Formats: sequence, C-alpha cells, structure tokens
Amino acid sequence: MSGETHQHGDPGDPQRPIYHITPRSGWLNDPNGLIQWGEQVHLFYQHNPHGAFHASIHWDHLVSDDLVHWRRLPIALAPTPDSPDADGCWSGVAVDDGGVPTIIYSGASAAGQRACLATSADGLLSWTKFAGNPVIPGPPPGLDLVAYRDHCVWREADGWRMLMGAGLHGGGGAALLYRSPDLRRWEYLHPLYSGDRHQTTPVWTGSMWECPDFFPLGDRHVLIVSVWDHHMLHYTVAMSGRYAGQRLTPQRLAKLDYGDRHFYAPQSFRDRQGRRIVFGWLQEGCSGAAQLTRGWSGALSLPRELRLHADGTVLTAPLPELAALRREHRRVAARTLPPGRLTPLDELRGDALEIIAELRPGPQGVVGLAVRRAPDGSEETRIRYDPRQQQLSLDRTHSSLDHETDRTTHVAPLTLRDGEPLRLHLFLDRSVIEVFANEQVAITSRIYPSRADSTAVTAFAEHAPAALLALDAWTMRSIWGDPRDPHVTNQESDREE
Ligand code: DQQ
Repeated sequence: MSGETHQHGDPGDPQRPIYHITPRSGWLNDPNGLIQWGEQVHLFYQHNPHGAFHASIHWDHLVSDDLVHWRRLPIALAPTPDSPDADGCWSGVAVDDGGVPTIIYSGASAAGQRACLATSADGLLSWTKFAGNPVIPGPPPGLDLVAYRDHCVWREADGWRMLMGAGLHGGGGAALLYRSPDLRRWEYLHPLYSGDRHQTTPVWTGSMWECPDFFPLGDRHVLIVSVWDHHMLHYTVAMSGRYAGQRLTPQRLAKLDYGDRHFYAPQSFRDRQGRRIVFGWLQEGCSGAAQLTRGWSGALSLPRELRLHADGTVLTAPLPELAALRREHRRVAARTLPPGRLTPLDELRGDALEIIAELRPGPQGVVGLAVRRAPDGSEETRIRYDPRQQQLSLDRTHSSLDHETDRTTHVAPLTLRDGEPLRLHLFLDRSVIEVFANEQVAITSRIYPSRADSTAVTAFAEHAPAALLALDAWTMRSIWGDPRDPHVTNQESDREE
C-alpha cells in the first residue's frame, strides 16, 4: 500500500483517525504557528518525516478554508546542519509583522534551545531563516534554569512581547517575558508569572512549563502552560486572572483537559470571527514499537473554542462548524436503563462517530455509555458519571486486549445542578476519543481496540434505574480536502461509503 493511500483513514489501519489531523507518515507532536491569514487558517506541527519517533523535528504545514477540512502543503521548516537549529526546529508561533508572515521558533542544537526567526515572501509557502539566528543568544544571565524553550508572541502599543517557557531551579515553571521593537532584538524583563513545584493545590504545576500561550479572554487574561517535570509530560494547566504592570496575577487555575498527557502542548489563535481557538497534541498511548511498526504517531485534537466560565475556569468547546463532517444520522429512542446491566443501542455502531446524549442518573446511582464495545464485552471504553463523587470518568481498563497500551482511567470533576441531566458530546475517531460534558469539562484520550468488531455502543446504569433522555449520533466524513474543491489532490473522498 503506498504512503498516499495509507495517509487518510485507510481502512487497513484501524487506528488511523479519519477526521483528526495525523501526519502523512512519521511523527507528529505539538501544533505550531497557528494563524488566520486572509481567508485561510494555517497550521503547522512538530514533525519527523523520517519515522514515527521524536527526532530531526521539522514543521509540517496544513491549510484550511473552514477549520474543518485541511489540505497538506510542503514542509515549512527543516533543520539546517551546523546552524542553531541543526538538531530540530522545535515549537513556536507565527505572527503578522506588518504584512510579513514571521515564525519564531526554538532552534535546537548542541547549545540548547534558542529563539530563531524565519519569514515568508510567498504567502507562507516557503520560509527563509533569518541570517542573525538565534535572535536571543541564550537564557537570561543570572537565572538558574531547568529548561528553556517555546514561544508566545504578541504586539502591545509600544512593541512586541514574547514569553518563553522555562523552569527555575528550586522554584517551578516560569513564563519569561521579553520585549522587542522588531522581533529581532529582544530584552528580557522578568517572569510574567512563575509557579512553585512544591505546591500541589489547586493543581500541581511541575518544575518546567512548556509551550506558554497567553491572551485576553473575556474580561481576563489567560496563561496556558504544559506541565513538564523530570522529562515527563503531564498535562495542560490554564490560569485566568489580571494582567497589569507586565505581570499576571492568576485567580483561577485548572487543568484544561482531564485526559492529561493525551491533550498536551496546545496552541491557540484568534480567528477572523474573533474566537480564541485551540488545538492540542493527542499523544499516543500505545508502545513506541507499535508506533514504529504502524509508521505514524500522533494526532491533533479537533479545533475547540476557549471560553471563560463565570468562576474564571477556562473551558473548551468543539467548534459548531464541525457539524459539516456529519454523514448519516441516527436517533435512539428515549428509554429507562435498568441498573446492573447494559442496554445495547443496536442502531449504533462504528469507530468514527459523533454522539450527543442526555442521561439522567437515578437517585444515588451512576449512569454512562460504553463505546467501542466487542460483542462479548472483552473490549469496551466506559464514560461514567457518578453524582455522589461528582466525577466523570473515562475508563480505559478494558479499552484494548493489547496490554502494551495505556489503560489508566481519567477522572474529571463535574457537578450537576439539581435536575440537570448529564449532557455528553463524544467524538470517536478510531484511536482518538474526545469527551465533552455539560459545557464544563473535557477528557481527551487514546484507545486501541484490537478487535474489528469492537464497534458497539451501549448505555448503562448502576445502583438505581437511570434514563436515557435523548441520543443523536452521526457517522463521520474525512477532513482531508473539501470534495467540492477541484484542486484538492489528496482528499480521502469518503472512499469507505
Ligand atoms: N515539544 C517541542 C518542544 C516543546 C515540547 C519539541 C512539548 O519545543 O517543549 O518537539 O511537547
């Protein structure tokens, strides 16, 4: 099978998502350089074209007219031997510098990771690295850092600002603030905000922050960081608060997604409607050897709008325009769910589905859905709400018969008001599952059912009868190209219909 047919939802690769971005082949990690440019949105990602492992990082490039369908463009950045990015073009952003598309990224070399710059003169297609790279020679003198990389760049009235991710020895994660008149000469100011790795409430923020992302949202400012500690990628934390005197005073801190390392290194941008839209890297949960054999690794989340809850918590919601991916609709009739057994929803079956359901737990009871279930129950993934614990969980204990896969359970806090039903919005896409509940919490993860018949959907109740109030589901189309566009050459074209 050629790479071209293998790349987009090939039925021969049951783990390859069809409506989430994955690499053509090889490795994908962080989303980078997200930018609205005219009518289009450009998205880049950390990419190793040579294999499904993290090495020789390039920037791969995609473009979209609608944030739903994507077309691949040539690789944008590749490491240059004997240069500041000889070992890789690590994460960064794209900005509009008076009409010139400009990328600021972390060049990796024996000297560490340092800020580098590249510009495009042909509408973001090809990129020229700045001869004066690196634009910052290294970490600020006098700071004892655990690590230092990644960028967030924005413009203020008196010039550019940049954050770099870092960790302070003996302290915690830090977002280091710089300023510049021209994106090429940078002056270090101080940390915009830094954490304390010894503090565990309301959420532990580790020893180093990767991929800082800072922007206004509603009446506050938000800082999103990816928590890193001792070479482990943990989860994403969003802080909202007041930005004054070039410093952030957070008032609220919480995980952005409770799938932890499976929603990591997110980056956001402002689209032409003024929405703040974020993509995250959905890290794999299968073995490195399995990724090498499969030939690809990593997916990006669906685009989500960031919103602020009244209490300052930063929430994510899938974009409404994703409805364009819906194909066949099924409606499941409302029914009572007797406790202690599964209620099969025979109308529903599939490994690429969107499901919107309303469920009501019984008094002192639990309610949920099991998806990707095998006929004999040997594989299934459960989404379970326990009102007593006020917890929503994504239970992967039996997601796969392959015991090399990560089968830990994710748990998110979720409190429903009196009489408020559990409203689940699920996106199943082969090895990807994204769960949104009651416009409050998200749990995103990776699952690897090994059986071709692990496609059933069932509902269940525990301890007391519960109710399935409503359920709508759709089979889904591929994101690869808009079939109406005659110029699309790499569309998947719903071949499996
Ligand atoms: N991935 C990039 C780094 C970043 C990390 C390297 C986060 O720039 O800190 O591929 O996943």
